[in-house]
Amino acid sequence: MEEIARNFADFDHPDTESIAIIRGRVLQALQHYLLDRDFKQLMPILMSPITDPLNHAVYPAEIQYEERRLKLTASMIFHKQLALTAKGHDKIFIVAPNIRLEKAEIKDSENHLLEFSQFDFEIRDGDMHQVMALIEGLIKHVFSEVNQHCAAELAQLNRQLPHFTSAFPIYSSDELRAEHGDDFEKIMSASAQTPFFVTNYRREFYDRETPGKRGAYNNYDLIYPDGYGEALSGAEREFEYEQIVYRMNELSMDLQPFANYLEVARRGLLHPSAGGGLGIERLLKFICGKRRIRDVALFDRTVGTSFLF
Ligand code: ASN
Repeated sequence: MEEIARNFADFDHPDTESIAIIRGRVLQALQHYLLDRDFKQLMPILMSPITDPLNHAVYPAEIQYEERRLKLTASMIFHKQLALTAKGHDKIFIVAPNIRLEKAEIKDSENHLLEFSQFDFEIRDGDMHQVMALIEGLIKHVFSEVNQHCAAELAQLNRQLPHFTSAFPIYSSDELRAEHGDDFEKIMSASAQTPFFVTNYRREFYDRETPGKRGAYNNYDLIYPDGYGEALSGAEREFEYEQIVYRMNELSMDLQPFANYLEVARRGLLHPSAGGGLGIERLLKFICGKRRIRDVALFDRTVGTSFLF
């Protein structure tokens, strides 16, 4: 009963209204920026025989429909690649809910939710430098829209949005690891003044290995400054059948559930592409100057939630 009272006290807090107004403005700015650049907006898919295997272990999130076992979407990655094969779908985006049943190890994380939303986009024939430039423009646009339209809400939240005038720096994970050790993201995020990119992570099979350079990858994360941590991850994609199978085998994956996806690749139908996904709650948390992701969502979906509602 105490928890219900606390919940409704939070609902009644003036910050809750300001955050909602900023959330709407952020979503509008994200969508406008890509619609103005001829992207097509898709609706999310919530269940499928396959979903993103992710780079870390989570509990399976599956449902039964008649005789089929379907996975709940962890990310739209494969559906983005498949959607790019549709007529006129050369640049796409989706505001997509993702379910990731994280393990208790990260229950104290201030950056994870069991369900969250991604602003997820993909460009046919895109390359990493083109996509990083797009992301930088997108983030700067969102900040300028919020600054312009949400002055009263930012004042309520006691938040002065930083101004990013210079280009976002690009580092490679090897150089940062050599300098700061394995915790480089956290260390760099704490001291940075602007968002920055980190390239070349070893992770999921679908991120493209640098052609001709085994063990190097054309992928990137965007990291917020001031200790806010990861904002986005993205990459150029593997699209060639042999290379996809090589990468899946390297990670000892079971290929069977991916049979249809692999058949599309085997027929040469997948396009080269690049894209990424921006965590909407993380962006909102940074813009609102809140330290806990819990503070920008009405309904608690943090790892330690009691699922009150
Ligand atoms: N959306 C990400 C991407 O486009 C993938 C992810 O969320 N794991 O690369």
